[in-house]
Amino acid sequence: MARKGKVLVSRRGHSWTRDQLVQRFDCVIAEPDAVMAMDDDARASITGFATLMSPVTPSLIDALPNLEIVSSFGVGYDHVDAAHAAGRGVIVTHTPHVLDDEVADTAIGLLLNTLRELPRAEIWLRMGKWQSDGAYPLTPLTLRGRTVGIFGLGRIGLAVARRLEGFGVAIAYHNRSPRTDVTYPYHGSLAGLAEACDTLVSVAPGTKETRHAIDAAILEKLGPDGVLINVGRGSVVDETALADALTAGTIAAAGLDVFEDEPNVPQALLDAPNACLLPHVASASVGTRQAMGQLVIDNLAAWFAGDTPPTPVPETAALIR
Ligand code: A2R
Repeated sequence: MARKGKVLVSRRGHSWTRDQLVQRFDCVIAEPDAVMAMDDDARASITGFATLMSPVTPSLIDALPNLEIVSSFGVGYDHVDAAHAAGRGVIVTHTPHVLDDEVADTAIGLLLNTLRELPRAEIWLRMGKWQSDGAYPLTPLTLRGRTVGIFGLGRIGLAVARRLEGFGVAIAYHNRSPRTDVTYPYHGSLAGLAEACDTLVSVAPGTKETRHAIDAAILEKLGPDGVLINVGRGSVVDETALADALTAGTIAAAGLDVFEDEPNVPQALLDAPNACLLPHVASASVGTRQAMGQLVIDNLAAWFAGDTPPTPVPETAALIR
């Protein structure tokens, strides 16, 4: 028989999702600090946790003795300690698939903006410089003739690659394992991919393994015409090395939607005229964010109805009843 759990909902994050959760479940709205301060009975009553952006640490998981499921908003779940949850028998779910096209669209937009300086050209127009100074300067960079390497050819990476095919550029990729369903050249190392391309698009997840994987040595391999685009996770890029590379001309430009310590963007990147910077908006349309929120709700609803949650993370998929 269907039963309802008491669901902890993070106070911060997507408000539409929080409103829907409150209508559907018996909810406690609180941030992790407040949860730790709750009495034992209150913590023991919580069986589900909808995190809309708040971190889910081992100590938080352990403070909730009857927690069964963490339903996380977003495809990346580096803010959730999924391995610890799995060890405690707690399911973790995330929201893959529904944002692939939106993020891939944004990645292409960011790539073109970075190469062709479109945001700066618009500022030129708005400041009246078209009238006072004439045409916007020709851009040294173009997408024409480029080889784009994709770091992380997963769901989103593949959507980026399919779009790039339409632009007539060469495409290659690096994953830990080659895919069997694509013919793009595979590189067994990120260094090998960087050597073979001049444009690196990172759509890799933020993990211990990928932390600062894009460092000074990788950037140098991209070369002076090199361009880095990051729509995956900020932690994948060594931002100090990137700022140095942009300033020194080791690479030509970078387009970033994600940062290591959001919303704090290093001053050196803010100061770099060859950096095109976005405030983590790749999936941020009303429709796509609602689809992500609906999946947060669907995972909880399925679990509490005794059904299989649609999108568990790999670390906890084996726990599904
Ligand atoms: O390594 P593989 O064969 O599991 O391929 C995955 C690749 N990947 C890595 N590649 C190289 N070194 C690593 N240490 C490494 N770890 C993972 O990244 C896979 O091709 C790709 C991730 O794809 P999906 O799991 O399908 O994730 P999705 O939905 O494309 O999202 C990617 C990321 C999220 O984790 C968020 O951080 C961001 O985009 O929204």
